[in-house]
Amino acid sequence: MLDELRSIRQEDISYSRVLSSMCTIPHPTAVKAHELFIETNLGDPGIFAGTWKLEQKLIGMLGELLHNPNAKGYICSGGTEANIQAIRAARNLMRRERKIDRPNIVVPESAHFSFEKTGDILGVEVRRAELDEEYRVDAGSVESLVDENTIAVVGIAGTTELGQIDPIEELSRLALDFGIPLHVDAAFGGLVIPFMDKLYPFDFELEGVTSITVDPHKMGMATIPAGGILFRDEEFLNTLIVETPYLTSRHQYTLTGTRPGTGVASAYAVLKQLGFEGMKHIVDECLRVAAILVEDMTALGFEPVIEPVMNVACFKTEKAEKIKEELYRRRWVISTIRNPRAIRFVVMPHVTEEVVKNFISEFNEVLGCLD
Ligand code: 0PR
Repeated sequence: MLDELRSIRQEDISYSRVLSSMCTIPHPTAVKAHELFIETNLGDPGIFAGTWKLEQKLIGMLGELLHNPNAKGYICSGGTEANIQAIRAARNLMRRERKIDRPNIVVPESAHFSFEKTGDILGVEVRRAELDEEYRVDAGSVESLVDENTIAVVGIAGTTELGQIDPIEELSRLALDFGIPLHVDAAFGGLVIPFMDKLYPFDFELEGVTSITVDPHKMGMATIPAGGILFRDEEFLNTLIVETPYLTSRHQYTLTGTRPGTGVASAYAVLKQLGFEGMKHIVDECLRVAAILVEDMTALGFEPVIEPVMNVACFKTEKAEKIKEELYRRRWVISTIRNPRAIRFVVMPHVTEEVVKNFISEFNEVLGCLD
């Protein structure tokens, strides 16, 4: 039977040929921690009291990294759940304070599709604000879409397609002026931006930011699933509370009931072992390799859509779909974006300089075939 499983796994593409993913090979420390916590269920924290304590510790560490050691939250299934819960909490809180007839949120046009799911599940209208020429959300456009039924504004720190960072400072001021919550989707960027040399204020240091999505199963090298939702204070989390009469705990604020402690353990292990310096080293290396990729692609005549801000790079080409298909046929995975038409690369820790060199040499052949 194990042979059957091994052979089925052979059908999956190895990460060494994947340049499209925001996930990566878990850090060896994460794997060990995962194994230690394999049977834990945070859905019943009285049984797994140690694991629950570890979760609080991890939330404290992530909070500290994001300029609020008192942040409250939990480790969830990923950025999608984190975004749903952030908007759910904002809606519940705003409904308490104001009479909201038909709630809406204002998100950048570049927002991840999880906000579409969020809108559908919560019955919240999703309004999409325009981007500027650098693909950052235009604060003026956001402002024009906000009205008395707006329950939250969303900014993105590390957009899925381009790795761009919205002007969160401006959004923070706007949110404070209107008295509405500002959720920052830093699912990807939350474990990149704090380690970059260039400073981009995006987190709780900005007064208007009320919640942040930050996923350890992306740049945190934790095992899947490990997403994160952090709130500025307990008030938000409390709006999510549901009574749980027959469990060891009296209530739950999570979306799922049964949930793994493996993500908590693996994320904690990586952050604890590497520390700030170790994480910075990983991010620096991803940025270094991303710069090599940009150089090689530019030498081949491609133009980046924006000067990469983090370890995501997109290059304009009308042949994007064709290139992606031909590469996939050769078991290389890249992705494409539609506006503008471009091919997209995410330089995760598994995308080493050697992977880039291998890719570029095969990409050259592909370009020859396409002409
Ligand atoms: N917010 C942002 C900014 C994201 O980039 C993503 C996912 C999410 C939220 C949702 O996170 P979860 O997928 O954890 O719920 N971004 C990538 C995407 O959808 C995720 C991904 C990961 C894609 C691995 C491909 C892949 O192989 O494009």
